[in-house]
Amino acid sequence: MSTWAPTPRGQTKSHQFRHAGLVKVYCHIHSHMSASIMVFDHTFFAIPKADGTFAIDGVPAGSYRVSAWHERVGGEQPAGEDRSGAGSPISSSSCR
Ligand SMILES: [Cu+2]
Repeated sequence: MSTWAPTPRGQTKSHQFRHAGLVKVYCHIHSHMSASIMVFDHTFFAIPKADGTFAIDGVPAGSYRVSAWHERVGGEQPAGEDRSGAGSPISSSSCR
């Protein structure tokens, strides 16, 4: 667990995470302020659009297990498997 000093309004702060995984961010003043940061050690991830669809481009040929995570639902749930050719996008229209 780390504690960071508040950043003055209008300024930003950057931080590079060293390990893949979920990082929960909380405000120790306001209980309703929180965020979730998912850190990956690869580039094959997507954030779904408002309609629940997503695409992951440039996935090398092979067999993969696709997982989904939501800050309110949590967990990893297999959402599909790609058995298509090289560079084929993985996408879903049933991520709701
Ligand atoms: Cu706050």
